[in-house]
Amino acid sequence: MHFQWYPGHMTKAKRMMQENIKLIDLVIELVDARVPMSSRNPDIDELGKNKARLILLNKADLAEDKKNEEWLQFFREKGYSAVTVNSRKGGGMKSIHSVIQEACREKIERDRKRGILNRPVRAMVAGIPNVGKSTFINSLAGKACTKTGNRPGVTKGKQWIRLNKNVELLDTPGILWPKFEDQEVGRKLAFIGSIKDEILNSEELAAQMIGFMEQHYPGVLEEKYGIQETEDAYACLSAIAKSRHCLLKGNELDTKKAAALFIDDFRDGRLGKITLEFPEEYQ
Ligand SMILES: Nc1nc2c(ncn2[C@@H]2O[C@H](COP(=O)(O)OP(=O)(O)OP(=O)(O)O)[C@@H](O)[C@H]2O)c(=O)[nH]1
Ligand SMILES: [Mg+2]
Repeated sequence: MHFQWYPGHMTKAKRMMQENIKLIDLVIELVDARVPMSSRNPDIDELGKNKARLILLNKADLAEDKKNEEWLQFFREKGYSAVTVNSRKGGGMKSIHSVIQEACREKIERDRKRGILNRPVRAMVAGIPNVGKSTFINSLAGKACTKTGNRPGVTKGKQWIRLNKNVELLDTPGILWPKFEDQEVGRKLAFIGSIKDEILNSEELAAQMIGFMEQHYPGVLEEKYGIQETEDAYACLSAIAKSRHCLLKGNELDTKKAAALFIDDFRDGRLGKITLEFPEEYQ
């Protein structure tokens, strides 16, 4: 299966971000708490290298609490400010204002010494597609100022949002990178919905996810779908199709529909809180 997806709007977006970086004090990098490393775009890391930095593990509600804590520690040990948030429900938002001020302390101090008072912090909100950048901005602003959607590629251009007299945020389109060195990374980004589903093979993706679940979260599939977990992931997928009455004409099992349903169950948290990668794999 090929995961590469780098449409023209991402090339344009990257250029726009490079052009705007000189205006920026702080890069707020959103990652998906279920895949905190695989959802980091090296281009964004490069872009932010001389800026104040903040990593937000968004969608923390969908990942395991204990793993979230381990990942926070992991990033903090590497010298980043890092916080977990749930942008959909607004969890963790209250502390964000002070975290932003803290991350920009040097800049605020520098301004003060030069006699510049009350210049707002300008922060670029960046990340791969569908991690929740626009939702985060809306949640922090307390109103819907940007368009959001449960698919990658919703935001197509830049948008400045003035939060208050202290902070201005730049919403940016999600960007991937031209080539994944590691296919495993591509697969994980496909699981979380950061790659356009149209280019994916849903049954193959579901089979891989089933394999992961059986290995790391045994018993969940049995409980959720009332099926027997077996080594053959495709047999499991057929069992899910049967238990969910996914049928084609002539009562043939519709495993494609079952695959889409299963992947959606994972993406929306209906299989429980699931983390797909662990800090010890990256030490
Ligand atoms: N469960 C959960 N869902 C979230 C969270 N944050 C965002 N979402 C959902 O994730 C989906 C994508 O959100 P967007 O804000 O459009 O993502 P984006 O990063 O702006 O995406 P692009 O503009 O396409 O790059 C939406 O369905 C949101 O409701 C979160 O913290 N938890
Ligand atoms: Mg967006």
